[in-house]
Formats: sequence, structure tokens, C-alpha cells
Amino acid sequence: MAGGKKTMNKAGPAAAHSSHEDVEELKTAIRSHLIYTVGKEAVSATARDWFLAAAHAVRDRVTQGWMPTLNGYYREDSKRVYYLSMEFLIGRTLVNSLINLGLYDAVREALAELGQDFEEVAAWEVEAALGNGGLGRLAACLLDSMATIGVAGFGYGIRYDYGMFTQHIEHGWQVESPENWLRYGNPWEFPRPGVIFPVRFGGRVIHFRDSRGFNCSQWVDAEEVMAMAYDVPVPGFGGKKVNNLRLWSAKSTREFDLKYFNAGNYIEAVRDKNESETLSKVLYPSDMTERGKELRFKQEYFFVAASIQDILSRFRKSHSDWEKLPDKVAIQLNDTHPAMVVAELMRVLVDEHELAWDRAWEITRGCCAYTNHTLLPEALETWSVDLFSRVLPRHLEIVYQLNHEFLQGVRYRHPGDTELLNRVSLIAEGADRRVRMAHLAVIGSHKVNGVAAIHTGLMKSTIFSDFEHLSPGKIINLTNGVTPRRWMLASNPRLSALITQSIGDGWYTDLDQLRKLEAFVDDPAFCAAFVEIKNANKRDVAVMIAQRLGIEVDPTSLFDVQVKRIHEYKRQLLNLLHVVVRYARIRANPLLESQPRTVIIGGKAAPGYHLAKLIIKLVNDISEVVNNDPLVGRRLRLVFLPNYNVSTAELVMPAADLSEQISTAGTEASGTGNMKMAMNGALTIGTWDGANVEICEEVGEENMFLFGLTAQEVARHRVDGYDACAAVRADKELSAALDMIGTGFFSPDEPDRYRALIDTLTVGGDHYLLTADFAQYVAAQERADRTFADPETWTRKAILNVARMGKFSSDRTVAEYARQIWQAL
Ligand code: GL9
Repeated sequence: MAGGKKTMNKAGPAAAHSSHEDVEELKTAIRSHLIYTVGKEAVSATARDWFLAAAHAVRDRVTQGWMPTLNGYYREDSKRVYYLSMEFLIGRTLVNSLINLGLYDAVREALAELGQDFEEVAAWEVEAALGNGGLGRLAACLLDSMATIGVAGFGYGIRYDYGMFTQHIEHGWQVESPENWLRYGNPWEFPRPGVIFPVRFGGRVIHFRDSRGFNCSQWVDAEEVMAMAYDVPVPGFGGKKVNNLRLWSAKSTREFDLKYFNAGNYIEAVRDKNESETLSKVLYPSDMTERGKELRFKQEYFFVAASIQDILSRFRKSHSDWEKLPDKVAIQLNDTHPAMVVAELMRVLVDEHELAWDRAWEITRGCCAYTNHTLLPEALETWSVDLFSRVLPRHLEIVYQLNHEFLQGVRYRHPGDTELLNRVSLIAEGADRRVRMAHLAVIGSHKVNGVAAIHTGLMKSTIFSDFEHLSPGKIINLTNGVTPRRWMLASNPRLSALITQSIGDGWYTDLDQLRKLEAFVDDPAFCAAFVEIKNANKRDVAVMIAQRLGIEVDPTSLFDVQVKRIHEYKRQLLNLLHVVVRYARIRANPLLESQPRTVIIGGKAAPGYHLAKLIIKLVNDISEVVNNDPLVGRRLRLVFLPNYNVSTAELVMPAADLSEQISTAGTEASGTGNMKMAMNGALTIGTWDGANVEICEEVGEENMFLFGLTAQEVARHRVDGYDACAAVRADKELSAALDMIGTGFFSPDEPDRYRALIDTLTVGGDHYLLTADFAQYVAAQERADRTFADPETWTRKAILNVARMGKFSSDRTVAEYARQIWQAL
């Protein structure tokens, strides 16, 4: 259970006025579900029982809009948009559904009248953590926005039995434990035992001539696993449209079992059944991709194959002409994880429906579009030809054929440029030949997009520069956004109520209306209310920190927040260096007057990423020393927030004063936490990276603390070589901080613990250029201190941040996809 309690303003965030009938009806529904769904009576019901009863009552309301929406799409033959993603980081659903349905106050009241406390009941919901971080959470925000603006958008993904692991901290170290989120059932899903498709693996390909004399290929002798659908309704704001998220679960096939059962080998049969069901067992907890993992490769194909069968069978219900497919079906590939769609759609159209190859290719490219989410080389998926040929032999043939034709076209336009051919080939040649999934996705798509302007620019000039020259105009930018329903209305009810009181409720679905708040920056009553809201949110977080960690933090101190996956490129270590410098300054001058600060860091490390795990341990070691040094007083606290997830984000984002977005310029494709904190009134301390650049364009550089090298300067350092040791020698405070960490000041039990980590910043060459940005970062932090010391100025800037963040609604993002890629608005 995450969470401290939140005391809501009486009006409620969405201020949908709950009628007496609503409340009475809901009470009846909840009571009835308690008895008939949960099987309990009020006297013996636990808070979890009440949660389940309430969730089912709400689900009924969601479902009322669901069938009409789907029927409407059939009737109007709407263009369907399919968002294929290995990850949907949904989080909890109850509060969000209530907000979108306008039932928040009514359910609160109904539960209160049934003698239950809403917060306590809602806290029993286990979050759906079917994702790692930004990429998965973006998928969930886009689904919310599709349903809200009325795009016929369907999500397709995997129903993992185990989602993201739970992070525990033991002696300062991250320890992972599996999260069995389905243990008590998932009230939001509808199992569809009738929607079940076979997915094949292995086998071989036979080639033959058909009756017309055409060369044909068939994939035979493959093993089969079944994919069964579970549907999750996705209500848009206002409840008018309710879309569908379909998640596939692996089930063994009956014939497969029978083979063994008939041979009398019961135990073997059950063992095999379990093995085929491992496909949807667990989410890979790596934020960047897992190289060469066969299970991951099979998971990707599993959900692609099932989704394509489902998409095509739905299309065939109303159409017989395959040429119509691109007019009726858009398939968005969320990163390269579903890139096998390109080969699978070709296989189905050519091998199973006997379309001519060229026609099939035109149709495939007309349907598909690909979103790239990262430039980091280690994150670009490639699969070995060996694995590919064992698991998907027919798909490998198709990839080879597509590559052959593609390279022929390139050769024709650029004769003699073998370097170019090697660079753009779908196959990376070498001892270990590999299929480049990003290249497959690019050639199989009619549009390719980046997720922030700077990221798209770098895609065009670096990893995809050849493709940009070959097909100018194919790569476009669609800057990410987040849903204001979850990230303001649901998570920050106090601020939402103030905004609604001031400018009305149009901003829920038209976030640009927040601009109207600019008229209030000089209104003393508004400013006072705004400050009081931030303070109340901070007090909630302080209570949570005290309860969970036993650390007392001062809610009037500056809350400095960095919450995101732990990764070298995100530079949590830079943040820590600043903390150590502050601490060293206090020690050197115990009477130093310094703006009190609470530095909060949270995030998970990939279980195999040792350096990231070491950074978590370092946060905890430093916090142990700093928080317990009587010399420090109230001037500085460092807190590592364990098990950062969507629910914790909902609590922390509204309480941030300062939002840390300090990745090395050119490495963070967009970021979305930057948007969530700024729209909740935090000021950003950040680099010229990702969406920070566009946030700056909107809110104004004077309302942020931007610092550090630009992406161009970073690139120049990488080419010219950068002397980290010289940079460290030249900066006394930096070298002292590195020494303290490197020689065991914070780890007396193991003085060498951080030697290797510190070495990466010096003799290791400092790939992410922390030492290059250090001085400017500290200077930016000092500006933040000075500004915070002047509350009126700070508050003005914070209000202007909220007022100018309208661009970053995912409603805008989805509308851009719909117009520029999907042709679906
Ligand atoms: C990411 C990028 O790193 C982020 O900068 C971006 O905001 C999101 C959404 O576009 O995508 N790409 C990526 O692989 N992850 C991202 O967050 N990683 C995780 O989701 C863990």
C-alpha cells in the first residue's frame, strides 16, 4: 500500500455535483456488489472488500459507455487506431475512473454513508505496473487522451502475471521482489475466453508452386501457444467514449497437452503447459532493452501475432477489399518492441491471404508508423540472425527479401556507395549477424516520429540520418504530453479546485485555458491560496516520509525532487555531488545561513545494472550521514523514496518545488516527469535536453533554472575528447566532494565501495559529462536558493509555470498523431 492520506477540499477536484439520487444508487450498487460479487456482509467486510465492491460498482458505470462506443465505431466504420506497446503503466484505476465519469464526490459520499473512509478503501487498490517508466506511462496517457478526444483508439499489450518488481531497500541496497498484482483478482478486466488466437514458434519453411504456378512459402511444424484476450475499458473524460485496451495472456493449447496425456505422461503435460504460459509471466524490468534474451523475443512476437490476427479479423467483418486496410487501420509501434508487425503483416497478407508481395508491402507501409523513444545505442534493439531463424524462420526470410529490395532501391539511387548500404541494411553484418529492428520499423512505416523537438532533430542528424536523406519528410516530431486528468485533477485535487474556482472547468479538456491564470499572478488572495496548497501537498509528503522511513523533514523547506529510473545518463550522481557540496559547506562553516532543503530522490534500477544499484546505495549512505549530523540542523535532508511507482508519483509530483531534469544534453528523448511537475507548480532545474527545451519556450527561461552544455557542445566534447581529470583538478569543491565519496567518508564500513563509481567520472572519462556541467549546476542551485528565499517571486514563477504548460497535455499530442499520422480526426 502506498501512501499517506490526502484531505480533499469539500468541493472535490472535478466539482461534478453529485445528486442525491447518484449517491443513493451508488450505495445500493456497492452494497449489492459487496454481497453478490465479493461474498461478504457489511459487518465482516474488510477495507479491501469495500474496495472491490466499490470498484465493481464503478466498473458497471464505465461499462455502460463501453458497448455503445464500440458499436458506434462499427456503425460509423471509423478508422481504428491500434497502439501496440509492450508496456502500459496504468497505475491505479479507481480515482481516475471516478474523475473521468464525474462520480468522484458521489462515490466518496456513498462510501462515507456506508461508514467507510474513501482514502482508506482506495489505498487497497494494487496498481497495474505493466511498464518500466516513461515509455509505458506515455502509452497510458495516450489511451486516456484518445478516449477523451474521441479517437477510435485501441491499446494492445501483454497481461503480465508479474509487472514491475517491488523495490525494497535493505541496508541501503535495492532488493527486488516480484509483484503478484493479480493475486486478489483485477476488478478492471474482462477475460475473453472466446477471443483466443494461436501463435506459432519454431518449425521450418517449405517452398512450393501453387496451382497458378506462383512460388509460395508455408511455415510448418511450428509449436503453438494460445493468446487469450483480457479487455480493460478505458473511459475518456466526460464518460462519452470508452475505448478498449486488450491485453494478451499466454495459454497452452489443448492438443499440445493431449499428446502427453494420451501417452499417460500427466506430469510432463502439466510441465509443458506451464512452459508455454511463461510467455506472459513477467515484464522485463530493464529500462533499456535486454539483449539476446529469447523469452523477450518470443514475448514480442507473441503479442504482435495475436494483435494482428485480431485487427485483421475485425477488419474483415466489414471489408473484403484489402486495399482499404490503410484507410481503416492505423498501427502505431511504440518503440521497436512491436516492430515484428512489419514482417508478420507481410507474412499473413502474402502467405495466408495470397496477396502479391508488392501490394502487401504498400498496404503494410500504409498502416504502420513507428515512434522512437531513445537515441542511446545500447537501447536500439537487434536480434541475432541465429535466434531469429530458430524461432521465426519464415519472418527471417521475409526480412531478407525486404532488405534485398530495399537495398536494391538504395543502390540504384546511390551507385557504388557500399558504406551507405552497410549502414542502412536491415542486417548488421559481422561475426554475429543481427537484425536491426529500428531499420525494419523505419522502412515498414509511412511515418516515423520522435517525442520532442530536440530528439527528433537528433534522430534526423544521427541514428537515422541516412533514412532522412533517403525519405525526406518521413521523420516528424510529435512532442510528448501527459494527461491532466490523472496528473492534475486526480493527483492534485487542491490545486485543481483553486484553478476551477478561478477560471472555470474548461481546462480539463483544453489545457491551453490555463493561460487565464496569468491574470491572477498579482492577485494576493489567489497567490496565498496557491502557496497554501503547495504547503499542504508538501505536508502530506512529509507525513508519508515520516511513516515510511522515519525521517523528519521540514515541510517549509525547499522540496527538491528527482524521481525517475536510475540511470547514468539521468545523472542522479550529479544531484548527489551537489548535496555533498552543500553538506561540506555547512561542515566547513557551521554558522552558514543556507536555505533549508529536502532533496528527494526516487527510482528503480534495472536488476542487472550494477552501477545504478550502487547509486541507490550511495543515496542511502549519504542520507544516513547528512540526516544524522547534528551540525546540519534543519538546513539539509536527503531522502531516498523506496519503490517509486505511479501512486507515489501522484503524491510527490504535486509537492515538488524544484523539478530535477538534469540529463546530459542529447540523452533524454523527452522526459514526461518534467511536464508533470511543472504543471503542478514546480520550477525546473534542468539541462537543454528533451522537452525541457520546449517547456522553456512556453514558460520562459526566467521561470526556470537552466544550465549546462548544449547537445552540440556535448557532441563536440565526444569528438574532440574531454579531459575529466583536468576539470576535476580545476574545481576545489568538486574534487573535495569526489574525494569524500571515493575514500569512504559516507561508507566507513567499506571505504572502497564507491572507488569504481567515482573513477567513471575521472579516469573513466566521464562519458555523461557530470564534471563538465558541475559548476554551472551548483550555480543554478544557488539561483534556486536565492529565488526561494523571496517567496513572492518564487510563487509568481510557479504560477506562471502552471499557466503556461497547456502545450503538454497528451490531448494535444494525440490530436497531432491523429492528424499527421493516422488520418483519424
Ligand atoms: C523513454 C525516454 O527515455 C523518455 O525520455 C521519454 O519521455 C519516454 C516517452 O517517450 O520514453 N524511452 C525509453 O526507453 N524509456 C523512456 O522513458 N524508458 C522507460 O520507459 C523505462
